[in-house]
Amino acid sequence: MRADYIMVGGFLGAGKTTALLRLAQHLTAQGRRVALITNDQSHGLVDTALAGSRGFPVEEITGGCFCCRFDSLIQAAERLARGARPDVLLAEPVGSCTDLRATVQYPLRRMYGDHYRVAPLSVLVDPIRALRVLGLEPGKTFSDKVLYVYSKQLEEADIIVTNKCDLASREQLDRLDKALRERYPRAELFQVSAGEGTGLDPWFAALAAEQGSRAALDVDYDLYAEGEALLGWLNSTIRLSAVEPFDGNLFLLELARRICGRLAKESIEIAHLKVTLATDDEADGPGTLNLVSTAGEPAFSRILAHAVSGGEMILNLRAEAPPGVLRVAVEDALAAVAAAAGARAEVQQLECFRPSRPNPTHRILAV
Ligand SMILES: Nc1nc2c(ncn2[C@@H]2O[C@H](COP(=O)(O)OP(=O)(O)O)[C@@H](O)[C@H]2O)c(=O)[nH]1
Ligand SMILES: [Mg+2]
Repeated sequence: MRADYIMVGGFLGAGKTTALLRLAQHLTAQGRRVALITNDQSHGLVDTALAGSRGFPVEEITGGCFCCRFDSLIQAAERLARGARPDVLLAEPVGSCTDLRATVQYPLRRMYGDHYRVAPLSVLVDPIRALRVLGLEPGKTFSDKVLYVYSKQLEEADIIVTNKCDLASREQLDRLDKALRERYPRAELFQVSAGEGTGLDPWFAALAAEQGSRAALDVDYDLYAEGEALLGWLNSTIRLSAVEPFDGNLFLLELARRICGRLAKESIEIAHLKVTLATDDEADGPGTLNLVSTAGEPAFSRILAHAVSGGEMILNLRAEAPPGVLRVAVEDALAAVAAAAGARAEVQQLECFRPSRPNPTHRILAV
């Protein structure tokens, strides 16, 4: 039996994890065994914690994207096959990664076609971000080299999914749809709200097909590497403790607001800030908060029901800024918020860096 391999890409913060968890629920309800594979440049991932907290088997590929860690991807899939024996693998690539058709999907098909049935490549977009990036609405976005990566993601998509339809007006969605159709005529388009769970079925049905065989992208790897490296990356794991229980939701909110306020002052555009707090109270949480642009508002995808006396917080921040700037913003915000809450914040792990040049294990342009 071949397992289905379904990969959902898209820029940072577009809603990949939210959508994949919806898809995982949908497939599970159909009696299929699902496992997830998350991916990041570094370890300590909010996404892995979220997938695990929903009870799905999950493997995490860290230290590089799927394309550069192709063998790790195969090994992770094999580990899952030995353990949870999934018949569907859902894979979320790094949101600043592109050329996945040539470096992941086509190698899988050519070398492991007996093991995996590869679904069409979906790329998710956040409509508010996309309207700006495509020049349809004013507003701050990223520099041109970062947008090169964004446009390549769309160009290689078999399916472009406009997510978060609940956040845009009908008129905005129509305008975006028209522009996407004109610029990416080969892609199949869907409009969904993974957050609200609406409009998903037609897209999920399209994933039952096998991926077509059009030629892979022409990618300028110098430009791609420069674009990716303009984004700073910070992953941290922090142990929180307090004698007097504190409001964990307020803690997360204030932390995000302070980090964002600091970066806004320096005109730095946030791609994605995500924070999750798993408290020592196992019946509660994890509390999870996200922010997907500097001008945006932090939003909870899960709130904590009880006051917190201890727990583990994972923070992932990606923004167009030097990593050292991100580090200072996070450390200062953390110190201030912990002091206000009367909590002790002990940084157990913190990594900040720029992604290194993508160096795919395989690059197969046609199957
Ligand atoms: N309003 C709204 N928010 C969403 C939707 N889908 C995802 N989000 C939110 O967007 C943020 C980023 O989502 P996430 O799935 O982590 O994005 P990823 O970086 O692409 O994996 C989170 O706050 C999600 O709750 C949606 O359909 N509507
Ligand atoms: Mg994600």
